[in-house]
Amino acid sequence: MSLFGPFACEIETRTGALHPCEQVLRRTLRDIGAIFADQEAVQRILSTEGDRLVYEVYVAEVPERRGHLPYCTTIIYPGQVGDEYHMTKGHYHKKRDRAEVYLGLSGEGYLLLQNEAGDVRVVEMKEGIVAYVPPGWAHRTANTGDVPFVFFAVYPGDAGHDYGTIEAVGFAKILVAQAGQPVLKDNPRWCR
Ligand code: M6P
Ligand code: ZN
Repeated sequence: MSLFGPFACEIETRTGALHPCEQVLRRTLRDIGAIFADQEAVQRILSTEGDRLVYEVYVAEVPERRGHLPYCTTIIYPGQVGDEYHMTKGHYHKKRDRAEVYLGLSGEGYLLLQNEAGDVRVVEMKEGIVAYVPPGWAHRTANTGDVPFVFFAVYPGDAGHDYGTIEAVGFAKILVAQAGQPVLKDNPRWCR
């Protein structure tokens, strides 16, 4: 169903469930294992514990076209792969001059941003924090807490998702747990 007139949705802020929604994307470790720095840890988890759900995205029924403002909720489940926190794949917008806004709803995490010059920024997020993703910055989020990290995102309808650039070069920094605290470290697998 597509709703082209005014409409409202409900968000369950603890779970991130969005009603009604167009689709729910589920990303498991088997799907996205390649994003993590510690590939031995990925294989060890898959062979001993099996696959696990890393994050879900509830996508609202808004057209992905110019003039509209698609939005979604993302739920990153708590956990680590080696020392690295559970995180999203991360992407640039296909149209690089398109921005995005994130609003933290529950749990805690970090927004990691990187531009094509290789500059990296981090924004700490929790309930009530609004983070701005400027045009030209790739963005990825990680859950650094013990409960699901839930946030709302809204972006221009013609922004598009470019995953290929991040898949090819990765992020320059990774977010890892050291003595239980999040620390930003150089990514040993960064290709630049
Ligand atoms: C946010 C938005 C979405 C994105 C989602 C998961 O909610 O930026 O557009 O799909 O995070 O991130 P990714 O697509 O990089 O896995
Ligand atoms: Zn985006």
